[in-house]
Amino acid sequence: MNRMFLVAALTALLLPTAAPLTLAAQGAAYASPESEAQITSAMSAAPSSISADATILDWKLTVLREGTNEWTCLPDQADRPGTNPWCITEAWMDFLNAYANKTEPTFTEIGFAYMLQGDSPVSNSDPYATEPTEPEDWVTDLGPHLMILVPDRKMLESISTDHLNGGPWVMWPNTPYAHIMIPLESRARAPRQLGSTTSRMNLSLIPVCSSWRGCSSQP
Ligand SMILES: [Cu+2]
Repeated sequence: MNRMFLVAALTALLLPTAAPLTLAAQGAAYASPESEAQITSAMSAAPSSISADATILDWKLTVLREGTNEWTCLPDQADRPGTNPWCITEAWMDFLNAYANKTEPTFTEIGFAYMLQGDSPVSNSDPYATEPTEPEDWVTDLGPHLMILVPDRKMLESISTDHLNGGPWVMWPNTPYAHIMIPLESRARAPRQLGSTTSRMNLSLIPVCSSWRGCSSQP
């Protein structure tokens, strides 16, 4: 998830949770080239066995294409860094509505989301952060991943909150918007490199403490 569902889209997001199909009347009968591009982008978020029959919305939640399965896909947001189309199930629509209104989600079923094109950078702790946080919190370089919502957030308590642990982790823990992130490609903490701020600091200490004995004998 990222916090892209802001402003414009969000005012339109005051939907009942089962709403996508109720917007059908707004759908264009003939897709413009722009709509076609958005549909292609949205469909790239998930395997075609899902996205081929999914309902496709734009970020104003206009239906670009009616679907026949339980999935809804939205396209990349060109005005945000990274590539962030996604395909989601109903629980995520409820999640979005709650997120937009800063209320508690009310979904009662597990929610699935595919983001096979990655996502925009995002804080792992603050759902509404607008500026990069420190590296251990700021989630960047997100490749393809899945996201899982569970109605009982207690079930998330035993799962790592470290986004660089290499496997699944919990994003936005201890908030109503906690969910499991599952990277589908290798994801790891970069090895410390000489020349990093930390390394320079350590090196600068060497002349002061030329040996651990010398250091420890200082008053
Ligand atoms: Cu997420």
